Amino acid sequence: MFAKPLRLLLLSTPVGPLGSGLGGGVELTLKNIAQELIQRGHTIQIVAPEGSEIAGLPIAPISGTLQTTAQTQGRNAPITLPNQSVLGKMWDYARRCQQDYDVLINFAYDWLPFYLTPFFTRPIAHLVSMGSLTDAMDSVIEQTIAQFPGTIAVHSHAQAATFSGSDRFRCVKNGLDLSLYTFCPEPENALGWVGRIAPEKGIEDAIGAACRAGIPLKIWGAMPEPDYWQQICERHPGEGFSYEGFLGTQELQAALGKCQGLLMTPKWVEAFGNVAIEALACGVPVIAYERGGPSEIVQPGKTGWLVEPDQVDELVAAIHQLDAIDRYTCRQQAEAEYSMRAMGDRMEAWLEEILTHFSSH
Ligand code: HBI
Repeated sequence: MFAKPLRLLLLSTPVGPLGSGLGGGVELTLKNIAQELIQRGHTIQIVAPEGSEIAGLPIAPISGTLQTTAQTQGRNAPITLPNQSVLGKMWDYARRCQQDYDVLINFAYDWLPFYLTPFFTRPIAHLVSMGSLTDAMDSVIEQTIAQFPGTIAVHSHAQAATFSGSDRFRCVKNGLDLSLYTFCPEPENALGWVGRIAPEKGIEDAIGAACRAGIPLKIWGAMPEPDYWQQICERHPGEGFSYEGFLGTQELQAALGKCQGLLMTPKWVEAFGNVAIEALACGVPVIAYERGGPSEIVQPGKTGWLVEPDQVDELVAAIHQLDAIDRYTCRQQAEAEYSMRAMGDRMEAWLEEILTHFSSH
């Protein structure tokens, strides 16, 4: 695959330190990619906001003001960098040490890394973590893929389709360390829902469906807005759902594995849906709206069910069909498509394409 091992600089999201949960799915994605590439003999250096810590991986901590999260901006939000921006400092660090690396991998969903790409002498691989959110990001992504073909990857075709020129993005899906997930053959009487408790995740549809199906719903995830949760409790008094906290992988997979099924009710185009492959890894079938990344993961009738988006009654019908799914088939799909090896192969193929293209011009 490569003449010699690669020296890779991984630049994290500037919205929070790695390990804080503020970076959402990107934290797990960056950790898994870093661990797998090290496993394959490459050398990695991570650049992230100070206070970051993941699995003992080498991190260059950068001080400065965190970036505002992109999903809270409007479509025509201006491009902003706060004073003493940690994002600016991360990329100044990258500029100064780029000669020590073969490829830089950007995990930030922010304008600056894309804008700076032509100013760097080393190739930059951009792993875009969300679908289209703002016009400014769309423009700079469009500009980058036109000037540097092959350097942008996404997690799903649905996510790519939210941008123009989507056929030019590489789809790397995602992957997990499956050794951390235990297959659970016999579920308890409960359904699961996992995710940040926020409007774009559509939790109320899951609550309504579980209640109508007469099965308790267990909810895990970060709760950034307690009053949003309060509103939900007030709107669904006495319905069988419970908040089970924001757990680390070890505890989450042990609890999630006991569920009869995972409900995924995204209201936005979920770029991938890490929780879907976490559930499959434990043998838990996934019932998801046919929207975004999860619709490219679930194999209807084999590892779960896909339903018409926002149709709660179809969720209920699918819940009654859960016993048609063989739980071990779910684990097998995770092993076939979403293991560290599978993800590592996709990442190495992407890096190979970039280096081949870069050196030839
Ligand atoms: N917002 N500005 C900004 N930059 C990011 O890197 C970013 C974000 N919002 C969410 C986010 N990253 C990740 O949590 C998701 O991509 C998973």
